[in-house]
Amino acid sequence: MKLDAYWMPFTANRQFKKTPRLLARASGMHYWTHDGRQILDGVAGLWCVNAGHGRPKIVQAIQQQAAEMDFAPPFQMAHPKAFELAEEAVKLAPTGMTKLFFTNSGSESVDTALKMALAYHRVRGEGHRTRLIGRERGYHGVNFGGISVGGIVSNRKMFGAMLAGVDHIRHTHDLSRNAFTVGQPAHGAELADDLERVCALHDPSTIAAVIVEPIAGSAGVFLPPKGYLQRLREICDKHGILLIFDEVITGFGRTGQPFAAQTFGVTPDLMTVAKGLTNGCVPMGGVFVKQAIHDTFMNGPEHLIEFFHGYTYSAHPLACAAGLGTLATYAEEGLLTRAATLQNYFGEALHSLKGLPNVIDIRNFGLVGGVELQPIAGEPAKRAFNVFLDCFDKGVLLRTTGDIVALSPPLIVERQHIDQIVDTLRGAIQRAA
Ligand code: PXG
Ligand code: PLP
Repeated sequence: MKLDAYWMPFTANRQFKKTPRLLARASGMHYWTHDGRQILDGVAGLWCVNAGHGRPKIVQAIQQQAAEMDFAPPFQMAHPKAFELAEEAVKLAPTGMTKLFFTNSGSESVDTALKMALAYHRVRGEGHRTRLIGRERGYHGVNFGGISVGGIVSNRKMFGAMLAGVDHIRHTHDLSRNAFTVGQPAHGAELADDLERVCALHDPSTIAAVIVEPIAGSAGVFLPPKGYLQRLREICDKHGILLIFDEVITGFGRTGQPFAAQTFGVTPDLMTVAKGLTNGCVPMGGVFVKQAIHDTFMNGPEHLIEFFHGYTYSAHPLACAAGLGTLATYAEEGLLTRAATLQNYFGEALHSLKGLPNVIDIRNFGLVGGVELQPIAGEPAKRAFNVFLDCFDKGVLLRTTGDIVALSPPLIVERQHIDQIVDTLRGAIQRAA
């Protein structure tokens, strides 16, 4: 096979093409490589295959839809499954988040939510609220809006000035106080007050929205300190600022409830999702919106478009079919709360890695885990990448970012799979010493 033409995303292309890692088949908790090796999926593909691979309801729904109707234009037209999926999805959402706008990815969801926030204030006559606030070490996809509010330096530094009028609050990662905490860290609620600093600097009347991940996934599994999200909500309310939760990773059961907003008891104004919405089977994302925000747009002459935004593939029929099959599978198997019943076992297994060479922190919540390693001096990210390669060689797929190993198994994971993941990781960390 020729590997030349494909420029791979977020990949060390030259290294990869020398020793390719090709997946050919998937079922349940496993992948099989092109040369037939079985690989246990420790990251739900890329945090998305929450119901596991090859689920019959989803496969059938996609097959039937492809035969019945391939595409329907989403602007001034629609098809029934778009409405059905939105109705089913808002039943799972936090109370009051009754509307769903469809996109095709998490990155598009983020840009959609940011645009909604700006337009909402403008429609209300507060067009002076133009600033968007993100957080250091946040990940909100790779489109210009998302990298502007995002806080990962390597995802930003090559791309010029990005959006104007963006600022960032401090991140919450604090090894000195919170290392090896089981579940939510005890220290750091006061870091939410950094939003007051930003408000004081710009004046709150210039700020449209704050966007954070309830649990940061991609940048390295950072958990919200106890009380932190509540405090952010209070400050936003005090100043009339919209709070956006980016639940692209935490949505659809990762934290033990359908959404992290419910797990942590804090309801945002807008909530971005993707990944688990269709179990990763067809690209799709969405933005959940509070009723009152949606209703603010619904004025003016009825024949006019209320929100000038949308994608050719918004509510694509194949994606809607996959979404309906996915939500049915989650419901039948109780998957959206399964992480809550497994989190103690998963957490204990992970924390058994404490004391291994170079392990400087272990973090867990629901079915998300992070193991942070001491970088090799002068070669950041190399130790974790070696661990990743070693685990893949031994039959377990994990994910690394910098020197942090991230775990997020499909929600159908069984205890023996958790044992296999952790034992494989243990061996790899020892060999990487
Ligand atoms: N927001 C959050 C919180 C995400 O985790 C996105 C937005 C963007 O979604 P799309 O569908 O545009 O990729 C994400 C995506 C990793 C990794 O290595 C995580 C993501 C994407 C790629 C890699 O953990 N999350
Ligand atoms: N570029 C051009 C020239 C287009 O015509 C369109 C959509 O019609 C787009 C970009 C946006 O594509 P999408 O709607 O798939 O995001």
